[in-house]
Amino acid sequence: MRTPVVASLVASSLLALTAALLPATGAGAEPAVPVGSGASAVGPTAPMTAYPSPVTARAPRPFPALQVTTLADGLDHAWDVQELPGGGLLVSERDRARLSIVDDGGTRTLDFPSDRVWVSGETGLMGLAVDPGFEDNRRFYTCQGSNAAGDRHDVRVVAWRLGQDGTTVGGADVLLKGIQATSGRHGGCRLLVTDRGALLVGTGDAAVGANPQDRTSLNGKVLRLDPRTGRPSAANPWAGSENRKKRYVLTYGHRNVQGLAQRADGSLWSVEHGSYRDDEVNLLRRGANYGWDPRPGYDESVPMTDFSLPGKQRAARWRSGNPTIAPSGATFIRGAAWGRYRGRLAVAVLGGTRMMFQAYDGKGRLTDVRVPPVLREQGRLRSVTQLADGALVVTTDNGGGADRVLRVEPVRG
Ligand SMILES: [Ca+2]
Repeated sequence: MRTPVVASLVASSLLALTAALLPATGAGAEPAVPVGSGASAVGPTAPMTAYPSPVTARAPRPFPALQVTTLADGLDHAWDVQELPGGGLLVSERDRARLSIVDDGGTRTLDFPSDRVWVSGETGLMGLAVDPGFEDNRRFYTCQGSNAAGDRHDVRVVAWRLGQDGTTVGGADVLLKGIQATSGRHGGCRLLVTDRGALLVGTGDAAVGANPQDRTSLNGKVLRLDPRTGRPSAANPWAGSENRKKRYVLTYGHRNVQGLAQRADGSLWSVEHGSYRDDEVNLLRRGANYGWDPRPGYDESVPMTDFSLPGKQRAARWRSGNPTIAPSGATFIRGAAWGRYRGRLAVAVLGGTRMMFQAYDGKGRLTDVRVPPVLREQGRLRSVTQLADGALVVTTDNGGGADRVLRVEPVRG
């Protein structure tokens, strides 16, 4: 059941603006003037001071109003949401370690081995990815805390198969294990299937100082592998290394990767949590170092990108400064219906309780950040995914069993 919960503030202000434009342009006497096409269309009596942005002379397209609808509620720390081809949304809950499918019939919890998920602090059932061949092979992937041998724990990537009944889950094929877990702090873990069918895994440093710069550790990295076999991608920078773990590494020097996204040009981007300062959005380059090195011990006073390290470090494309806001899942917006949001990086934000829409130019330089008011009213946002129909689905992460899956879509003008 879909329950409209919020009428966009933007919608009401655009309606008011349209009303203000009509007398000035002589309604019906001239070609229609789209809102946002230029301030020159507004007559001298129009109260422009009441409507500062987004109308400017240089704006080629407006930001459409956004409508937010609740698709599911009663969830707890809803971590990720992914669309299943053929219908339904696959949703993970971190601490309950539950997997559910949300569709028009409601929310259905799958028969999934939750008791095998190790849950502690920031670690539990986290990132999800759906195989591009799902309609035939029914395969999907989780990144999750796991009970390893004895009383040890790790984080691992597991392949599953959804039964034809849409309720049972089989498989449990471990693709990658040995991502270090300590207390559960900085457990990552984000998954993304690229347009070439590789599986990216964004990991946390497990709050162990040596991990981010150690290319033989799976932590504080973006890893790349073949989701059908679990083998490292042949194109990885150290694919020929004698060290098994190093063969998986695509980029290193990360603190706690919480978001991964691929732009229409094929470029890969990460989102990560800063220390007391400088959350980052990074443009990923094969083999690059993103500069987190909190040694000796786990010294969080060091910069998020330490340019004094040996070799070359890559600067972030966006950083929060001080304080941090805890950005998490992200996706690049596709589709003309999104108007001026199109092509921007939507970033779900936890602590800062908002969705940022960041604009980057063709060289990956930040040019603008837009935060719609209606997406500042939903609490902590964990993940954002775009559906085939163009809408976004978003998970909230407030805890207390009141988390939701939201649908966000532009309102047709
Ligand atoms: Ca960095």
